[in-house]
Amino acid sequence: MRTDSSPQTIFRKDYTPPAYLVDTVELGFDLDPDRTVVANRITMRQNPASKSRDIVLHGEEIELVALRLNGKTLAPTEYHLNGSTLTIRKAPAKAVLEIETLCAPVQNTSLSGLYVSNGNFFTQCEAEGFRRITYFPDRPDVMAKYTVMLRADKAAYPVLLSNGNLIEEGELGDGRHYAKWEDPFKKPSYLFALVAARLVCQEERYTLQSGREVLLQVWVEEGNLDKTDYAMQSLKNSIRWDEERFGLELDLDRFMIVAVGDFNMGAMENKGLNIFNTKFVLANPRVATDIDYAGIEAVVGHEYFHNWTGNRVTCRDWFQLSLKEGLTVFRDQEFSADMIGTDSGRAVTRIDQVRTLRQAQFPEDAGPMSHPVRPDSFVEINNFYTVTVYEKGAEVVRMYQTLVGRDGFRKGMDLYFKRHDGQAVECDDFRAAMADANGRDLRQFERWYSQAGTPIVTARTRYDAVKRNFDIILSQRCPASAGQADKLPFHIPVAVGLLSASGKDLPLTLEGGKHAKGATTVVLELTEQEQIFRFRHVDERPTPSILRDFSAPVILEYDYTDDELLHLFSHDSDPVNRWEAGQRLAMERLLKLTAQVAAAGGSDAGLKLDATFINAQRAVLTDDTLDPAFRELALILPSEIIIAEQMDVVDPQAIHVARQFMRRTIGAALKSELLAQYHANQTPGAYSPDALSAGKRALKNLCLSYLMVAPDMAELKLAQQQFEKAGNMTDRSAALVSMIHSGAEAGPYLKAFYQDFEHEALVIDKWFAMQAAAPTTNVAAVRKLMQHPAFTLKNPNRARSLIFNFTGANPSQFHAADGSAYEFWAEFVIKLDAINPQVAARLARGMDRWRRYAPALQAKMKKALEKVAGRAKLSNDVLEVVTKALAN
Ligand code: B3K
Ligand code: ZN
Repeated sequence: MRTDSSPQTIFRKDYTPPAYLVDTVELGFDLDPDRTVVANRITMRQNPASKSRDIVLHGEEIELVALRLNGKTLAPTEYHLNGSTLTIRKAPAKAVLEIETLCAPVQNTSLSGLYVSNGNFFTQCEAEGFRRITYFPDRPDVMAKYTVMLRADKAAYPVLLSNGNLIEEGELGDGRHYAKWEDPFKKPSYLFALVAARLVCQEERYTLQSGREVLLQVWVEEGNLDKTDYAMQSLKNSIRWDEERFGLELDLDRFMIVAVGDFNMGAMENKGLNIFNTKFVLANPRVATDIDYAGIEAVVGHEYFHNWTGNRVTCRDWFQLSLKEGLTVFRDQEFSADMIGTDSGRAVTRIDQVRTLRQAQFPEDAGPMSHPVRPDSFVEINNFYTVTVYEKGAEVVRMYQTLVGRDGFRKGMDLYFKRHDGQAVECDDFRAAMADANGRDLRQFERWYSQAGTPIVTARTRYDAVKRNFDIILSQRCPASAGQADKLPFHIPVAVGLLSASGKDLPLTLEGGKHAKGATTVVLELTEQEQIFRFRHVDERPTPSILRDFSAPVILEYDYTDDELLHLFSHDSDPVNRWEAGQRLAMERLLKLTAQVAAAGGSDAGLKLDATFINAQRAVLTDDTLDPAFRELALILPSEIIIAEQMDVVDPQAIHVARQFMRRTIGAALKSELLAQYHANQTPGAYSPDALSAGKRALKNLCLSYLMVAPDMAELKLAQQQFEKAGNMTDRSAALVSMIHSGAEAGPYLKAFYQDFEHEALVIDKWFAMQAAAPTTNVAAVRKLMQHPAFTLKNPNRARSLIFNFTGANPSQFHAADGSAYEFWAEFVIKLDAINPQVAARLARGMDRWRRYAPALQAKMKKALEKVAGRAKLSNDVLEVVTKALAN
């Protein structure tokens, strides 16, 4: 909690190297939920790169019991304790510090540092949680070797784990036991972890490509061993993939994944001891959906890949967070795509990435928390684990690969590790490795790291039938963002293809271009404010397909005609742009319909949807040559949030009415086709989460959701039967969601679902989530759900399932005209902040876009923000978010 009223802003430009480097850390834990004793012995030496001789340690929420320097106890006058900083002035060149502290893990509800979850001990140290365990120079550029001794009651905590290798274990008498762990690799403190728990594991010996054998373990609570197979399989796939794609081998003899039910985020890449939210470990067909399975594969991969990108090479300071996160997200994206293995499957993963960017990153980039991929300042670093740092950061890494090619990218990666293994470095070092390994000048590319905001690329075209030239004129601009009024041009790769009237790709000849002969997609490098690109030998006026594969995280403006979009939607060989054409067709109509609804005071009377659009939807739905997964994505209309982002003044109710009208109209017009596809895409037999089966289920369940917008008896029956007969959670939950959303009586089904899964926490999260996100659920209903005995604010997954799904995924109810949901938001930001500031700050972000709403709503949102901001006791986490939201 903040003690004074002005939280401190930390600036990237103020970086200074640490005064002391740490060689070894020996930690001793006497674990007790109420009173854990931590003994810490640090061997330090002065850093030649620093002039300071002050040892600076961080500590928070811990009690200092003893402090010795080179064997001598320091009196309180010999060090300075100021807030969370402990300074020993004018220290000797070599220093051995012995520090004893106390903490109370059971009282730690913030889930940062050492805490207790369901009676077990866990840690979470990134970004600055290690200082809640012991005094330490808790900054990522201080890398050291760790030895850890754990002591605890054996009956209560039979399993004692830490980073690296187990080197000793035994009994201590009086029911306690110990385990000693040693991590052979230097690491920053944020990668420290321990687990002391009653857990069981699935384990396996696995042979690396080099022939070396390693031990892999997935640790869970008893009763969950039937849900660890997929995580284990994903871990083995990740290990193999990193060897094959990047030549990177697991450097430890032992690699552990531990699942915990109380966790602030998805998972954590602690060296050799990854700690995971149960959501990203536990799965079997009965309890997990296809999306859960895909999430497990991606997150297991992500944390494993951090072992090289993040752990072996880490960040100099937290401003460089995207160095490890953007790169590692890119790696997990590529891993998931390669695991599907087909071009169309790869495209489906790419479309999903584009949807995430538009749904979450573009709004962030245009809102009050907007920041560059490499931020210049922060108040609370935990607020910067954002879609910008992660997902836009991954787009930036992807652009290197687009610019230098897949082989060139690999060369850049190799050079990066050659230069920086064992170091804490900056985003610029990664860029330099990519440039140097490929002989490219990537200086301008730095602006992707330093300038916030989503660039807008505008395209114009002209065709000269006599000279057979087709010109694409590209220009770029980027809106102002916090602290950055004027932007310089970005280096933007724009992948382009040209379609003939028959829908075929034309072979391209770009004037001055260096592409292969006969290429049908070329990458235009837009580096100036405006550039002309000329294609020669073009025999007919083509339809341009611009920004193929979403080659840059930009907004593309081009005046497509409906006919051109329909042409691309039927023929583009680039699946991402084929999907995109469908989204543009839908968006144009949705915006018009929304305006009509608004003008009619919220009514959908008299709205019309043209046959051309419906026929295009029908054609995609029934085109069996297309992947079911692609068809599903092509048929999902842009979300209410993405529609809102296109409007100057957002009217959430009108958007909802318009979109529902469109869904109902499509459902009615394509009823027989939807039903036919529903039946054609069943997946009988044993459940498998593979991409083809998952795609079929996704398409089938989308068909069901369309049929259920305004269901007749037969359609209701279809959903009910699917619910009752489903052999997996994907189909079961989809049927239930379709019932809840249709407004039909879903009560008995919700009850049955609850009873079946009462003891499966992750499924009960789904039960809350699907109700919270249903447009039929208002704030009063959410408050009622909070009274349910299974609801608690203390468990982040549970709090998110109900509260976040209401405030973030149910816009028409969250923006109810009376502002009651805004009051609800303020109330729970405040309540959560007292328990867990990181979770509270995420909820606080839900009001970021308040200035875009109609004045009446704006006033109520502002009032709610001011209510939170006006609280005397707020965490820095929440304070930073609401202060920035309210600032001009
Ligand atoms: N590195 C962690 C995130 C830590 C968040 C701290 N607030 C998970 C990940 O990105 O892999
Ligand atoms: Zn990560």
